[in-house]
Amino acid sequence: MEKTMTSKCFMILVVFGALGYAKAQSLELGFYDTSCPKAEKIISDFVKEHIRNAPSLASPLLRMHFHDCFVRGCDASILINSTSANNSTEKAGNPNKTLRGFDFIDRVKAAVEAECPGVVSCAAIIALTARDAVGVIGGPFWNVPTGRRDGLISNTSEANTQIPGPTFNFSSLQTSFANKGLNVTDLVLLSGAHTIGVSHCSSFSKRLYNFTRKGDDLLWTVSTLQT
Ligand code: HEM
Ligand SMILES: *[C@@H]1O[C@H](CO)[C@@H](O)[C@H](O)[C@H]1NC(C)=O
Ligand SMILES: *[C@@H]1O[C@H](CO)[C@@H](O)[C@H](O)[C@H]1NC(C)=O
Ligand SMILES: *[C@@H]1O[C@H](CO)[C@@H](O)[C@H](O)[C@H]1NC(C)=O
Ligand SMILES: *[C@@H]1O[C@H](CO)[C@@H](O)[C@H](O)[C@H]1NC(C)=O
Ligand SMILES: *[C@@H]1O[C@H](CO)[C@@H](O)[C@H](O)[C@H]1NC(C)=O
Ligand SMILES: *[C@@H]1O[C@H](CO)[C@@H](O)[C@H](O)[C@H]1NC(C)=O
Ligand SMILES: *[C@@H]1O[C@H](CO)[C@@H](O)[C@H](O)[C@H]1NC(C)=O
Ligand SMILES: CC(=O)N[C@H]1CO[C@H](CO)[C@@H](O)[C@@H]1O
Repeated sequence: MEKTMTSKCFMILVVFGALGYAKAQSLELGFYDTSCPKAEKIISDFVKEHIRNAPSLASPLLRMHFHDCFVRGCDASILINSTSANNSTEKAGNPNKTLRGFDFIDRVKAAVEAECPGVVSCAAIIALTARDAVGVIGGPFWNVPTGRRDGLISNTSEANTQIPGPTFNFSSLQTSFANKGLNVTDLVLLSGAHTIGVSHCSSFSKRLYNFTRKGDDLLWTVSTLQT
């Protein structure tokens, strides 16, 4: 069963592009301006053309960006396929089970490759595609510094242990974000991403029906900060 998620602080996603855990010092706006000047336009045109017809893909693409960034930085290691029973990558981790949009990322990448083979990283493709897809469905725009190289390491147990789960209480969420250099403001504002998209009831029914109001629920904290 699915239920549409609602929340009110979606605007603040603008901060997403500037997060510290992306090792921002080596990144810059328009990194591909000379090596592949049309890259960002190709991506945004492709996303606009297709997401208009498939708006429900915007939320999984945004979530993919988050899950990519939370394990070894925004390095596209979420895309790497497992190769054997002894090799399980991030994609095979528990939190990935409801991720969608991998084919779409491959198609955006192909469109960029046709213009400039081997120049633009998959890391940039995921970040720009998520940003542009959110824009198509009426969300905010934020700047995405590029230049991040693709990661070569992808480990399912890192995804399972580092991506916060739906049962986490507020202090565990704070710790999880602090481990990535993100503070409680970042946690609350980025949670506004759940303005869009779907969730399975099993992920949040406990919070709805056993709402403690003791300050250990994320929903409680968000609503307190909003009022
Ligand atoms: C604060 C910790 C977070 C937790 C515990 C969490 C957990 C979840 C869960 C359980 C779902 C539903 C998955 C399903 O049942 O299919 C979900 C969906 C989603 N999450 Fe989060 N999330 C967190 C943070 C974030 C952040 C930081 C972003 C992006 C900035 C994000 C973006 C999304 C989006 C867009 C969806 C909807 C996906 C879809 O429609 O397929 N989440 N999240
Ligand atoms: C992963 O496997 C899928 C399905 O075979 C394929 O379409 C995709 O291109 C692969 N991704 C990578 C990064 O190799
Ligand atoms: C996979 O790992 C197991 C135990 O860790 C080992 O016995 C097995 O030989 C490995 N298989 C391959 C193909 O590496
Ligand atoms: C699995 O193999 C891929 C491709 O060689 C590699 O990128 C990844 O880091 C490996 N992950 C694990 C957990 O062995
Ligand atoms: C994957 O990460 C875990 C820690 O989460 C580590 O114990 C394991 O050795 C890593 N696997 C590989 C192949 O690096
Ligand atoms: C939050 O969860 C952690 C881990 O399960 C637990 O150790 C901690 O006591 C919990 N904190 C609160 C305030 O419930
Ligand atoms: C979190 O960090 C941002 C800067 O990255 C800062 O503006 C904000 O005040 C901090 N919030 C808290 C609660 O420390
Ligand atoms: C709420 O808590 C009660 C008592 O702990 C438990 O029996 C019930 O299953 C919980 N409900 C949900 C939806 O988790
Ligand atoms: C898209 C993708 O790779 N999904 C995988 C997520 O992990 C589960 C189980 O670990 C796999 O069955 C899915 O194929």
